[in-house]
Order: sequence, then C-alpha cells, then structure tokens
Amino acid sequence: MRIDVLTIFPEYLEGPLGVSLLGKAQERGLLDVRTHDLRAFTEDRHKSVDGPPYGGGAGMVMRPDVWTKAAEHVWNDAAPAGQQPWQAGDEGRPRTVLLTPRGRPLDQRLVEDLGSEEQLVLCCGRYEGIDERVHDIVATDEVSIGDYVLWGGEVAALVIIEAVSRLIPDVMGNASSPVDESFGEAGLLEHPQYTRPAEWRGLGVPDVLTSGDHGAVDRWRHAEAVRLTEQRRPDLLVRDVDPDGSNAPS
Ligand code: JD8
Repeated sequence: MRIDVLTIFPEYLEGPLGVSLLGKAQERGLLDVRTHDLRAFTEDRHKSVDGPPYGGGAGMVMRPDVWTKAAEHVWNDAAPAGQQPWQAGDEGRPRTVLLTPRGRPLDQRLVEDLGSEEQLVLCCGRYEGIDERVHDIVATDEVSIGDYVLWGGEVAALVIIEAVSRLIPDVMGNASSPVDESFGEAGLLEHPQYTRPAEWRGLGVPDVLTSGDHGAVDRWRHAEAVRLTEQRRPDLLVRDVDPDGSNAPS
C-alpha cells in the first residue's frame, strides 16, 4: 500500500512514521508512506499556500491551485506507465482523503474500507481550512477523527496511517491478529490484562488466569469484555439499527 501525505509540515510526520512497526513495515516494503511539502507546488516567489477569505473574516484559507497541483502530482506519480493522467474531478481518481472536522467520523469500518486501497492520498489542511473547490474536485472523502478541534490535519493523517497499516498482512510482528481485538469481529472492548508480578502493591491477579484451564480463561475474558463494553461503551453493542447496517459493528 502506498500513502501520500500532503502538508505544509512534512517534518511533523516524519518522526512518528519512522518509529516502531510503522518504520519496520516501510523498511520491509509492506508500506510506502511519502510526505510532500505543499510549498513545492507553489509558483510565486513567496511560496504562498494561503490567501484571505473572499467575503472577509478572520484567518487565511488554503489555495485551491496549490492543492490541485500537489494532488495531481501524487496521483500520476503512482499511476502505472501508459495510463491517462488523472486530473481533479476525474471519476476513478485515487482515494483522496481530506481531514476535516466536518468529515465522516473515523471508525474501524472506515479504516477497513480505506485500507483496501492500493493508494491513499491524505490532505492535511491548516489555518481556517481549504478552499471549498478542493473539497469538490480533489477530495474523494472527508474524514474527521473526532469531535474536538485540532490546529490541522496532520495528527488525523497519522491516526489513519497507524490504523490502516495494522491491517496490512505481515505488518504485525507477532502471532496476534487484528481480528480478535477490540472492534474486530467481536465488536467488543478488550478484556483486562495482567502480567508479572503476581502480586503488586497488595493487588493480585484473578485466579482463573493462573488456573491453567484455557476454556475457563476464554469464558472469563469474553464475560469481562461484555461487562466492560456494557459499562463503558453500550453504543458498541447496538447492532443493525440502520437498514444499511452502517451502525453495525463490522
Ligand atoms: C484539519 C484546519 C483548524 C478547523 C477552524 C481553526 C480532523 N477531528 C478534527 N478536529 N480538528 C480537525 C482539523 C482541524 C483543522 C484542519 C483538521 C485544518 N483546522 C480549523 C475548522 C474551523 N479551525 C480534525 N480531521
């Protein structure tokens, strides 16, 4: 999978992208994340990426020409030779996600959908946001990572990269597979976990976990997962509310 990130702060992303399993996945060729500095797609000598809002108001808005040129560059850089060059507005252009508070709230269902793409382009705005025409003809998707306000889309892009990279076969180093974790097939929160020492500050470990009875361990973990989910996130237990299943856990 190839992911191109468009941002005025590529260095903000480069540290995290090189660390841990995300860094290893790239070294192993399982994932190819490229950051691009939007200023490289400006034409004026001041490298302007923004302008004052038409109609007035506070702050600055990011320019549609710069965003369109950046997106067309990464679409066509990834396209197989001989393919007609992609242009903004073309049907079938690569999946291009604009991170914005007005976007579709990210959940594991959307992560799985985005993770099935050959190429993903992540557009990280700053300032007051991006000219509406970029939403219209560059983006194919608008995504939000939650109901709080950030300075820009970079952290949201990192969240998407972490979440989709976990679904790439062979990225997870150990035997643990994503399917039996929180929001996987079961659609439950994870059960509590314990490790050594067996007693810590007067607190022990549930006897069942040291009993050696694997069946009993599995039943305890499932019951604890249900209990925690009912207590903390009852919304996760609601299934098939919408006719299209959009509220059903995957
Ligand atoms: C991109 C600019 C800040 C947003 C005026 C100043 C996502 N879940 C999320 N929260 N916030 C963002 C987000 C915020 C952004 C930009 C993403 C670009 N801002 C703007 C509009 C109102 N402020 C986000 N994904």
